[in-house]
Amino acid sequence: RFDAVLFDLDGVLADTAHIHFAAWRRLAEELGIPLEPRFEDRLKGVDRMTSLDLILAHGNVERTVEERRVLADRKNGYYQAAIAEQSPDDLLPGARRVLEEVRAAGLKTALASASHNAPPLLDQLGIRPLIDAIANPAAVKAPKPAPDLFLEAARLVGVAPGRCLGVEDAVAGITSIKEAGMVAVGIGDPTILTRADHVVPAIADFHIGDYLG
Ligand code: G16
Ligand code: MG
Repeated sequence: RFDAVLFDLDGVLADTAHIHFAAWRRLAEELGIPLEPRFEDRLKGVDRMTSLDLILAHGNVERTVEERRVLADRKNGYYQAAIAEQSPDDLLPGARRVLEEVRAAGLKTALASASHNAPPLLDQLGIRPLIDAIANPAAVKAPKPAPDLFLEAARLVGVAPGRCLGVEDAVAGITSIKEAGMVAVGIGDPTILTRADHVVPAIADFHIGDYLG
């Protein structure tokens, strides 16, 4: 009953959250805002401008729209320098195997990541040839938890939402998949990812055969 699997990136295929966070922490330090390690979770799956706003609010720092744009660009420069050092060793265990199995089973693969840096990162990780389409977050109206990004990924591979499986590690991402009318596989804790149809602890525990009749 499935013709495509749509993957989130951060927390599903690669652990980029700590790279995003290191870049945010460097920027925050320059602004005199200390960021505790637990802040990392608050930024997962959150788009770049919203992440910056959360950090500025946390430090009670006010900046104009133009200043915020410059700060977001600076963080992105730090992030891009860091992902240029990524290699296939940085894939989460099992990620490559999962993509290969999904394609071997005759299904399409697509990426539904909030990150504008996904294409170069997929190149660094060596999995770009295993992904049929990448939804461009700049091309959709609303970020996760709205369904737009997953619907765009489905559209790009030409598969109806009802025949798509979405894979996500964040609550907002699971909501996005369900709002899109797709079946959601959560990566993580079932007591947190309560709206997911299935939950596995890690991508290494995902086997496409479990979802094909
Ligand atoms: C990812 C990360 C977020 C990041 C966002 C945008 O989401 O989890 O921390 O802020 O992408 O990234 P960029 O600044 O590179 O455009 P996802 O959807 O892959 O989990
Ligand atoms: Mg994620």
